[in-house]
Amino acid sequence: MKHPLILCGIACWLTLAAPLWAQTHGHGGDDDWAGMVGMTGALGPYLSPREASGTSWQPDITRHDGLHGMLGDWVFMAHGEANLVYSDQGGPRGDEKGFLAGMVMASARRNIVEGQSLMLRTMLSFDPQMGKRGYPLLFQSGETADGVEHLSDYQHPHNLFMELAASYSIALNEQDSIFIYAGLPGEPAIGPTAYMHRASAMHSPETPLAHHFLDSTHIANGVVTVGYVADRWKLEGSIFTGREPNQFRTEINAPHLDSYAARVFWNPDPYWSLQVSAARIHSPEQLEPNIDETRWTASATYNRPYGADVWATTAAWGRKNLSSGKSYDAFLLESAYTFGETDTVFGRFEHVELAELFDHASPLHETVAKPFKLSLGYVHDVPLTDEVTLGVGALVSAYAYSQRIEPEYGAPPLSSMIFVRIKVQ
Ligand SMILES: [Cu+2]
Repeated sequence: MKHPLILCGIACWLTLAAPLWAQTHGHGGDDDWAGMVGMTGALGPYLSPREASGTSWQPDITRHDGLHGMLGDWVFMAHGEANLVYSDQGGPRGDEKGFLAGMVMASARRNIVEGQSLMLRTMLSFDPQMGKRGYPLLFQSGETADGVEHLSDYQHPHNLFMELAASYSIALNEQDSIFIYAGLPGEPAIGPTAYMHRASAMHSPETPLAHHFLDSTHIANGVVTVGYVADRWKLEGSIFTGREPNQFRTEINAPHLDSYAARVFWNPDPYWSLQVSAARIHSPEQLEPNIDETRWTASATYNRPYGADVWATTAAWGRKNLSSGKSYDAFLLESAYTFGETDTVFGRFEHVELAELFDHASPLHETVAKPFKLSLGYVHDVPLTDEVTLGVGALVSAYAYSQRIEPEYGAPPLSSMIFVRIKVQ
């Protein structure tokens, strides 16, 4: 693909255009809008704000902003975001780069008969135009830029097509349902809601270091999930393609449904969402094709409104057990507080165990780095119209790690990002 930026731009705007068109050409009056706010989920007979990326759940109280429109029996929703970011990562392995990140997401839903709901959803990323290395992010590791070397201290770009999926659910009674979800690509039933959709994470332009322990399977090249919703509980299982996306970020590859995942979600009250999940991932890494991974995750998300203010927090643990016998853990605690509807403070604390940072030439090749990272940031949003906001923000990150890795990373540095973002919702 010679012009991923152009393709991405066209695809992104088409996705946003569908609900906008429906908004202006449909019969989406205030009464319809009131009906949509009280709409049940695509996967079950609960209120739709519980639903997040893939088939994941978030607390029922989570605020859902987006463009909405109706056309016949179809309900369209869309939102999008573009972030212009400058990342300055400290220390000898740090780097600097300005880049554009962002995504758009759109869905179309209708009831086929009463209690049976069909949803089509697409999610597109601007990331491929960043270049194959993505952007500098100290201690990030995972995937590859060239098919030869592990990508270290950089966050890989996400694929142009992050989700092209459909789901169908059948309500069994007023609380329970069964559903099927299929995507190429799509998100299997593992981990918490993917970070770009988590209320506690979405204000930060940084990808969590724990991404490859928790939610990195969110772009699986083929997934089928079936699930059972019993009121506040959900049990689901997936078969999916284990191999992570390769360095060609505008391609969709043929599915190999060679991996399995199972997850239990529990939303005990409107504020909490808890999950545990496990996955057997066949040959996830292109560079280490003989290694399989068993992944375990557990997470708790607490979202709470205080008048017009919103506080969102997630704690998560992820473990990779590799078929080589090695095992690595990651811990994450992140929180965001939005006050006055325009200002958000956000922070994230992480501890990760990383084995891929040092190449064969390094004397530290066998060393597992175990950095701690703390990021704190702030963003101020200015509403431009009812649907569009312009935000300006910054964050700073500090680290703590063993002296053993200082020959490569130097004394713990500071890193920073500044960003300008446009949100359409
Ligand atoms: Cu990702």
